[in-house]
Amino acid sequence: MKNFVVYIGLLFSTTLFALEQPTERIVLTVSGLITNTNRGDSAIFDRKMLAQIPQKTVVTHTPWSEGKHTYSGFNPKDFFALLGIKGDKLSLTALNDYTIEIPMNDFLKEGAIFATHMDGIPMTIRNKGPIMVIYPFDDNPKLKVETYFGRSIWQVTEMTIR
Ligand SMILES: Nc1nc2c(c(=O)[nH]1)N[C@H]1C(S)=C(S)[C@@H](COP(=O)(O)O)O[C@H]1N2
Ligand SMILES: [Mo]
Repeated sequence: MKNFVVYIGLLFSTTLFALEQPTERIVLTVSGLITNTNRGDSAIFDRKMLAQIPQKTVVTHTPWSEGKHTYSGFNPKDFFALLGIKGDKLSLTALNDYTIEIPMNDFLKEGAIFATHMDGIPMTIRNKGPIMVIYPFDDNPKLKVETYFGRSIWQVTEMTIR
């Protein structure tokens, strides 16, 4: 019976959520405790693949832009399901080697998103893209503290699930 359960789990992770191969520039590499991979032990993504994941929007001011903006990008919940994550910590690394570890529960509870677009326009590296963590600061003033500013990492290129 135990073997049967393991087999079903394997079936679901490999057939239901099969990861395709990127055809464009790789913008994100995920490694660590994930069950779905498409390059060795990692999962790699181009912009097109990220756009196919269900999207989520946050409208807010941030300390990094003037005025209120609409940020949209792949929904963390759907993304973590797609990866088949087996950890509870999210370690993110940026182009400048800035790195931050975020408890997964808190990330989801506070409604953070992986923004790829600002006001409908793809975020380029010079505009803090291709991926930036955005918290809904306007909805929840308690987020306006150093902890969450520090977790608002931009130019994200790598994720490790621990
Ligand atoms: N890519 C990247 N994101 C980053 C940082 C960084 O150095 N690189 N610093 C973080 C920290 S510690 C804080 S407090 C805020 C600081 O933003 P500021 O440099 O505009 O004050 O951004 C966060 N996001
Ligand atoms: Mo900071």
